[in-house]
Amino acid sequence: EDGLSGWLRYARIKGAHGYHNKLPSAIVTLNATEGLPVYTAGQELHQGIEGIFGKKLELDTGRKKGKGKGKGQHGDTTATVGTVAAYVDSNPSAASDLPELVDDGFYLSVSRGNVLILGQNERGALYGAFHYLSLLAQGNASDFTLTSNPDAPIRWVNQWDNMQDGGTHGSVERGYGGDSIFFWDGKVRDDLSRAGQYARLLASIGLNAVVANNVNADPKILSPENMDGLARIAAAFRPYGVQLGVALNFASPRDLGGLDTFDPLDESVIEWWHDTTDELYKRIPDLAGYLVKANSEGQPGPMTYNRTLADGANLFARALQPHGGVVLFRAFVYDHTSLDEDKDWKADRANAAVDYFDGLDDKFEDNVVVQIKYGPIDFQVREPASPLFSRLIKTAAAIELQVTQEYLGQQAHLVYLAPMWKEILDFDFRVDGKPSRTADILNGKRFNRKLGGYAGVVNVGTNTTWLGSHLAMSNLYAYGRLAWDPSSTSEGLLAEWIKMTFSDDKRVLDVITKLSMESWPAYENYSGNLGIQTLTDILLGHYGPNPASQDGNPWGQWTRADADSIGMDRTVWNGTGFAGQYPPEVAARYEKIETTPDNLLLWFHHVPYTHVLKSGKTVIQHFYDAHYEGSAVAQTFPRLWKTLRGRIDDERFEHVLFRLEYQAGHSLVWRDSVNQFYFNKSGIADEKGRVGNHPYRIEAEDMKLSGYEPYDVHPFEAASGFRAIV
Ligand code: BDP
Repeated sequence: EDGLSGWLRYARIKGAHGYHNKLPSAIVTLNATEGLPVYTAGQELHQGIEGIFGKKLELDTGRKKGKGKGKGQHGDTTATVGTVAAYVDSNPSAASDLPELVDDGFYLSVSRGNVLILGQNERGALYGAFHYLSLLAQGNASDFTLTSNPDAPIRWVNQWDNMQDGGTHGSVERGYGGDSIFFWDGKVRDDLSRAGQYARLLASIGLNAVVANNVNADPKILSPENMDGLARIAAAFRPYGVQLGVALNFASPRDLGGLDTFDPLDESVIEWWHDTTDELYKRIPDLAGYLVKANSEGQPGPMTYNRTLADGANLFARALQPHGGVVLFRAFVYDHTSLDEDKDWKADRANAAVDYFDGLDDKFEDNVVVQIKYGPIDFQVREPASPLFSRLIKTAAAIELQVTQEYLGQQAHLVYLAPMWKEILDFDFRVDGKPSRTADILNGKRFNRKLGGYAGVVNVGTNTTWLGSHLAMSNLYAYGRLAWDPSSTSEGLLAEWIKMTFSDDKRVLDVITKLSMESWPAYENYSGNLGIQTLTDILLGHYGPNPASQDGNPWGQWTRADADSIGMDRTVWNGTGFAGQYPPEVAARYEKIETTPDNLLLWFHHVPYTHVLKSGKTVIQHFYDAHYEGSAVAQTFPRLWKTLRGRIDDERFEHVLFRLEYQAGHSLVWRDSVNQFYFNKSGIADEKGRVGNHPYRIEAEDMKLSGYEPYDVHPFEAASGFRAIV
């Protein structure tokens, strides 16, 4: 059990034989073409039912037409899978009984072993097959009918895979699961079998497109040779109905095409993008579209030529229109070099997205989707929902979530993210005083838009665990399932994933559920609470604790901590004005300390350490207590996990245990670093006498050392006594 098949293990369930009479005895695929999703659906059903129950079904892929509702010519029961169109073709009278399906939707009916799986398109049929198999894998073979439509059409994955040669062969930016499964040495890999396996996992949770190359895009991705390579990736995805998207470098016409400009309004540039897009579609007729990061973190963009972001996005949108593609244009636009809080204390990176998109709402082509990170800064442990969701009324929007846990422990810490994502998706912006949940803005319902949805930064790698940790895969599973149905519950998704990935053993279910559901609150408590964000090292790794690095640099978030007070004043009356970017009801709530929830207090307000929270504690005591509480929870993780020994295969048991033990230890480093740092700043002692006081510790530097030397640690708070050995 090395994790490679993720939740699609099709492992034999308990009492498998007892289910045999509830299962079909044959599978019929309607109008199946090898290499396309309906054909794949037949193969999956065959493989799945054999794996889960040990029953080998007859598989009939040659059938052109369906027969009767779920009944085949095979005597007894049949699983029929195909598109609605193929089914109705042979059963015209059945048309009126079938429910309304939108693109990618499916209808599933199970009745005493007769199974009918119909997709609105081929992809939908495959989704229906995977859904049926997921129920079977969880031991549910009962009769039911279900109509399932995706909540939103855009359900993409962004990989941040580099393709450069030189020192970064196949590296993945912010990837913690090994090298790129797509690129090596500046080219697309010859062996793309992992790309196919990845697409299979993604299709099983309803995800329909992958941008394989990094948003910090290399213009070489569009060289003829690499376009051929991209076509091979698209071919590896196609059996699973996953489409390929491509991330673009805005300066490609100059840097690859040899033009002397990349001005989006220049005729030669427009022509270059049209020709290049046509070239791509010649090779990949079902290309999903483009992803563009422009004028951000050093990337080129339209503003280089004093053009607007809409001019930039429309350039690609128009080139894509004849082919039906869409452009995901990122709202993560900010100019880090111009933010210098020493010179301008009102500078606030949180304001950037709304400021840059101001006045552009009616300027975008219809096939532009603005892709917005869930919070206004950058994938932090706690952020308010980005106000830009409430500011684009005519323009379609997608939310960018991050499965790869860049600031959230990087797969070395277990942090189950569905509860955090759901808080953002359920957030009500109260646009025009009416209910305006993020999820309803994304699916287009609130503002009457056709496009919109979800983009997840996933960053899997060649490691057989995909993400570097078995338990981190629950985040990928939850991401896909929430993009399909944001009303799914965090616990419900977890239970499905645990049963398929590990087992339906009650103890396994209880323990992994407990660990996972406690993990985000614990991480928030030991890494950075009250809205102060994740106090990681901000410049480099985004990993371990380094609260000092959060202040005084233009890249960073700002804690604005001094000897007496802490927090970022983002009010309109006295701060950076960010609170005023929300619709009035929400803005008024965040403007005042009394109505701002404690967990966002320091995001919106600058207060003395002695400020008393709604809980009755002071800010500083809350810091101390929370860091102790969070790390105490992490201490329980390995102990709990150990109770599963023998209930999970040894390979995964040991792999997870190693990480949980590491997390328990690292949570102490977090606890002590952050507490020590604010104790030093504020000079206010911990009421419980814990901070800075570790009488039970034996310091390594005090021991007799052989082959080791003591040294001063930087940042000082990362080691007790400020010293360590090397
Ligand atoms: C930051 C990452 C950086 C990405 C950037 C982005 O540190 O690697 O390139 O976001 O989303 O969080 O463009």
